[in-house]
Amino acid sequence: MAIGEFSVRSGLSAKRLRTYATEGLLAPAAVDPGSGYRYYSPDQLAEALVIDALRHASVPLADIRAFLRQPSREQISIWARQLATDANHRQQALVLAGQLLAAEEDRSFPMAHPRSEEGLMTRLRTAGRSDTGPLRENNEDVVVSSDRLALVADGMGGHPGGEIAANVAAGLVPASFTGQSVDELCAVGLLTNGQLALVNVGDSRAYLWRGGALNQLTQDHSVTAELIERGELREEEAGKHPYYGVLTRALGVGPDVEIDHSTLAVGPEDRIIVCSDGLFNELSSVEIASALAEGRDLASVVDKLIDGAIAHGGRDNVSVVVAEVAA
Ligand SMILES: [Mn+2]
Repeated sequence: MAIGEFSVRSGLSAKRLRTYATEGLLAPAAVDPGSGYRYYSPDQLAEALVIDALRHASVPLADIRAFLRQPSREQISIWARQLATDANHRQQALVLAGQLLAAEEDRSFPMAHPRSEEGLMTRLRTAGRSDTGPLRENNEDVVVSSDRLALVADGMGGHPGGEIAANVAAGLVPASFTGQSVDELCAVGLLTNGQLALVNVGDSRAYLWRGGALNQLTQDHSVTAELIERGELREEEAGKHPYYGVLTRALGVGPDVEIDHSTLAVGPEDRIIVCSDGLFNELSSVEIASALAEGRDLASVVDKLIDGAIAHGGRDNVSVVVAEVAA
């Protein structure tokens, strides 16, 4: 049939049919060499409609060409799943943007700049670093170490939205200093009264190292941590649990998230460690404590901890910030 009739029967304009021919998607069954008129066969109708549907689904031309060589419903399901995942990531990023804006407006959380009216009272001494590790391709963790703040944001490996969340939060938390923000965030900030303020969401952790002993300051917001807390799972069995690594709280997932916060009085001998799960999943508390005991300066403690985690497998990005209050 001529292009006009094919156009009427397929509901696709002649212009669109010519475009599909140019793009190599749907060649006319025959072209009159004299007049250049294009002719289509009736069994091309179904193919034309499939092509048109895929174009409306924003499937790239090259992918449609490959698909037409080997059409399958399985491929369409794969595209549908990808689309759902992409939409989900964009949705999460938007939710996070909303949370960050809300945090910016709500400065009720009592964190303040240490430069009080009496001038600079105290500051934090910090050292921090994040390492991709030998097995991951990207580093989705972010660290901030300054004289007011120690922060680790774990972008949740494999979630593109998580990487955005970690970076956005690492940028906005220090700027707004409300402490309300990220995917898996753990931050310690210095208050005007010399105390430390601690905020935590997810399964990054803060520890206090005091008198040679290491104490975990934060609770992990994960399924297994909550089961252990309730006495329903033994700590050494957590790694084998089917929901190991699944978080119960994280930023950027739902419209609201409960953020743990607390304050802590610290002395000049104390050290605070803020780290991602890439550290404590590789090193035991005893190993972390001994790195703290051995390290003369904070930077060498950070190096010892990261080197240790990598030596034990380094299966995840590993991030550490070590802080102490400077007189
Ligand atoms: Mn991690």
